[in-house]
Amino acid sequence: MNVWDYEQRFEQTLDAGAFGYFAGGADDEVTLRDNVAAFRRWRLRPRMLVDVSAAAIETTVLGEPVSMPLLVAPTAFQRMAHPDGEIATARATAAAGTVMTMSTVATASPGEVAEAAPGAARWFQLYWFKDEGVTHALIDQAVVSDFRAIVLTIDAPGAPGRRERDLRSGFVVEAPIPAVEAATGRPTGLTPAEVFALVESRLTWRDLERLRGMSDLPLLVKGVLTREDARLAVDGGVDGIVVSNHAGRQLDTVLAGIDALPEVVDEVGGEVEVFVDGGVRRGTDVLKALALGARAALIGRPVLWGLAAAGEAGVRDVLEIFRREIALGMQLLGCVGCGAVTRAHVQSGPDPT
Ligand code: FNR
Ligand code: LAC
Repeated sequence: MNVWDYEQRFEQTLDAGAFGYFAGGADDEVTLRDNVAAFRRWRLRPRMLVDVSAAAIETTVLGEPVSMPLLVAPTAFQRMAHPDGEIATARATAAAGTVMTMSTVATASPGEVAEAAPGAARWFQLYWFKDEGVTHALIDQAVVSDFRAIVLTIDAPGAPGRRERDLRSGFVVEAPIPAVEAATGRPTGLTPAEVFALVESRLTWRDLERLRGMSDLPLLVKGVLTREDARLAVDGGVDGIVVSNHAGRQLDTVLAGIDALPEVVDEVGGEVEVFVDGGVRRGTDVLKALALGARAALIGRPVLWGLAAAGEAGVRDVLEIFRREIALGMQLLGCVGCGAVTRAHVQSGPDPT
């Protein structure tokens, strides 16, 4: 019926280690929970007696047409959730007519993902590895495999947040990770912390220029939570920003993505497309993101829940659930399309707890 049904099946499907990795957050998981709770604090302001007979939810992201203002966020090690992993996600996302962002630490190569769904719009999420040769090779593979943008994740400088579920379970990745093999010679058997240790921690905003020189693809940065960094990103020439706290898995007790969105939109909303992720679980959450200035939202865990439950069919169903909910919400909000959803369609409400 809804994505929460898939979450319930998720815990039954995976072993404790994998479940803890996919479900967990950092420290006390304050931000993990607040990502979802924050959406409930925002309330929609519907307008009535609008002709919504032709209401639509299609839009574009970086000029790319998509069926709905919802994209798939990059999540790692998907073969630990289902044997078909990123291949299933790529096929389902293509069938849904939206964008999949593939993780650098996927358990499939960019070429394999591209082959799974030829011609589909895909973004490549880059972890800038300490090994510059691997970083260049990853970007080259994305370009050759017709990825449409590079999404540089900037909230994981060399270390994951302290994920106590993984520390308790001793979780180790058991599926092969091509990028990790290229960097270490070890295809698998690493802990998330060992994978993160491969990521450069010396990057500064000045490195954006170098990155923009490595390909002609549009560039987004993922992990911005402040107006100050949004300004630095735009001044550094990015084409888009993903407001994100990495699903509460990096620095705990930061703002929920939806709560950080307004200040970023105030700062750079008119200059680049702004996206948001973290805690998106309902079509109404996507409408709130649009109302607060996002071009589209991204989902991480709901895709993993569908993947673990039923592979490609599960991911397709999760995306269809969101499509249905966004379409109904658009209609009941009194909006004819994504462009009609404005700041006046949302207000901060009482804390429901
Ligand atoms: C992630 N995320 C992530 N982000 C990224 O840039 N590269 C990555 O490899 C991963 N891997 C990853 C694994 C798992 C298990 C999770 C839950 C998240 C963060 C992801 O892109 C996105 O920001 C969040 O998942 C969005 O929040 P929700 O939808 O999961 O609440
Ligand atoms: C994580 C990394 C891989 O959140 O992004 O686990």
